[in-house]
Amino acid sequence: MLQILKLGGSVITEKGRLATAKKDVIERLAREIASARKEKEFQLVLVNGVGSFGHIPVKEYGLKNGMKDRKTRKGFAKVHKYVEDLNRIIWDSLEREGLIAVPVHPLSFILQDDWKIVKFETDVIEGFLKQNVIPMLYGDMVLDLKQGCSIISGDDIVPYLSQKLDVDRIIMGTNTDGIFDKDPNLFPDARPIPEISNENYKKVLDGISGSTETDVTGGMKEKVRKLIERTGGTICVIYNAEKEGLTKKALLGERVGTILSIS
Ligand code: IP8
Repeated sequence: MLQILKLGGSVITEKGRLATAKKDVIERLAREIASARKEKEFQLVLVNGVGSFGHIPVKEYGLKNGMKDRKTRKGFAKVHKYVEDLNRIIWDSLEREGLIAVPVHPLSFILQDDWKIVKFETDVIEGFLKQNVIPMLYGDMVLDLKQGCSIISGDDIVPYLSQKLDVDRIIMGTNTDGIFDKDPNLFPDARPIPEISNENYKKVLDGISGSTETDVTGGMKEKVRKLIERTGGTICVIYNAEKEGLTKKALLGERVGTILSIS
């Protein structure tokens, strides 16, 4: 059984404060992953969003329009350094919990053309999985054939991997209780949707709002749209990773948040 767990940038970082990790939350998540793996055997790919380690410096260096001069080249390297720092914090926490994981840095092997993946070999990731080592990927800056560089979001990596590998479940740890019929931050009467299927997904997409200001890769609406369009029928769970215990439950296959099953 192979699962992909994506930890959202809003869960593991202070989104408004440059390169600030929520270390206690990361420690707790590592504990939950380790505890789930003790109770059940499964292979795991871990993907993390980058929050304030990526979205703030991407804006500061104007990297959304690519890499073309010294400032943007410097920014490209700087952003990668930040996101690697965050990944290292997660790695250290996993190690403390006895989990064997290794980073697979997107910048080193993924190529894009106009923000679309054109090269992304998965044999190394598959090799680690066979060794029962957890490969860790994350949102990153990568080379782009059209504009020098572009962003790859964890939300692009997850569906891509789900198509390439034989993934049983995608688990998306966010900072909300799943998907709501309308924006819960704006409408107090918003209700969580337990299941999104072929029947209701268009209506659901219309109700979700887009990105916040600092989220350069699109927020919840983009996340759900990418999952619906690109995961080819793999079951996805979108749940609240800020709530203690739910990550473990999700990994053990217990019902949490919203389940997305589109065929
Ligand atoms: O937080 C974005 O990744 P995400 C990556 O997974 C950068 O959307 C560099 C902003």
